[in-house]
Amino acid sequence: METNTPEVKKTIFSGIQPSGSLTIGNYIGALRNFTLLQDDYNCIYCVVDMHAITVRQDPAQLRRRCLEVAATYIACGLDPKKNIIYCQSHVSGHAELAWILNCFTYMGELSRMTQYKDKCARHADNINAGLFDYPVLMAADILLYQADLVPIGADQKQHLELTRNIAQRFNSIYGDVFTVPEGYFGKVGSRIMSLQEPTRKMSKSDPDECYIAILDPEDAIRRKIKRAVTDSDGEIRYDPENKPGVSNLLSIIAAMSGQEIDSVVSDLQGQGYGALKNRCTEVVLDTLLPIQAEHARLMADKGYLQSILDENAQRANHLAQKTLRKIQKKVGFAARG
Ligand code: ATP
Ligand code: LTN
Repeated sequence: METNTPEVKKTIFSGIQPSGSLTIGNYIGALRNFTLLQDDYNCIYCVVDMHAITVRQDPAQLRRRCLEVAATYIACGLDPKKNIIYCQSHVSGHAELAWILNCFTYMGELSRMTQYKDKCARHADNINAGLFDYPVLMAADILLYQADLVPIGADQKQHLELTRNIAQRFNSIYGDVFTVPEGYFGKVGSRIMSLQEPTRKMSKSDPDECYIAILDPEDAIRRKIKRAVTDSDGEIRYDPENKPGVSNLLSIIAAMSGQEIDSVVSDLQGQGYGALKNRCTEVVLDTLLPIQAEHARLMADKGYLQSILDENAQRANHLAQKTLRKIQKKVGFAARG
């Protein structure tokens, strides 16, 4: 990892939707990397509630989840004094820049997005324009802060590529105004799979047995790992194509323990899937239980959480306005007196 001197620290932006309970997929693919990067970059971590309403949400639940996700960020180790942690809807620049970027994005590009196609299939009764336009809002999130690096899971690669294309297209017309961002993907675990259907990505909006939530109680974690789908050949080997269930459990162990996959496999050599699942349970509990305790402590002090979000939204807004003014001028919006 590149280290920066304080004066030239690069900027990181990433976000997670408050569309359900965060899973260990969100943790391993995104959140854990947020914490690893916080010392070397200026980091902006957003709770992307505007993205979440592309799928129908219960208002009271969404409101609670925004606080819950912010508390999860902090409980996982993000220092709210060092990092800008805030809610997307509190900074109007996201929507304003998204509108401008809409005019530099083609319908054809958006129609090719696999997440859009997936979500259309899953929410056939509510294929709204926001769902289609979602990647442009994501591009606005990132470009608004001139982010250099974006830590995300593998499923977001296509959206980041689109963001880069939009930035380059804009720059080719107006000069170098946007920083063209790079993705940051962890060495292991950038695609954690469903426990019940290990050929599909683990998702917080899937049925409960498919994922482990960061806040799941201990007995639920034990039960879900015990019931995780494996295969019938009995050999512990990392082979995602032919042994997706076993390989997924190995990735979870490696990502959460910091061990290499090879060394996890050799530790378990000659043992059965029972031992694999026990090791996985142990590592997941070791990681999640302290996070859960800290989360409970933070949720008991909503005043503190609210003050963090308010303060940080102001800091984010200040940065956002700087970019927005520049872009508005570039496209030719009337000057303000
Ligand atoms: P939803 O089910 O509501 O679409 P999600 O669980 O896919 O949500 P997001 O909020 O869309 O989660 O993703 C937040 C971050 O977590 C993104 O960087 C995404 O790439 C990452 N992520 C999500 N699921 C996984 C996974 N299974 N493995 C690795 N990273 C993941
Ligand atoms: N689209 C992302 C969430 C997201 C995001 C972002 C991630 C919205 N805006 C900006 C990184 C940077 C997803 O995980 N579905």
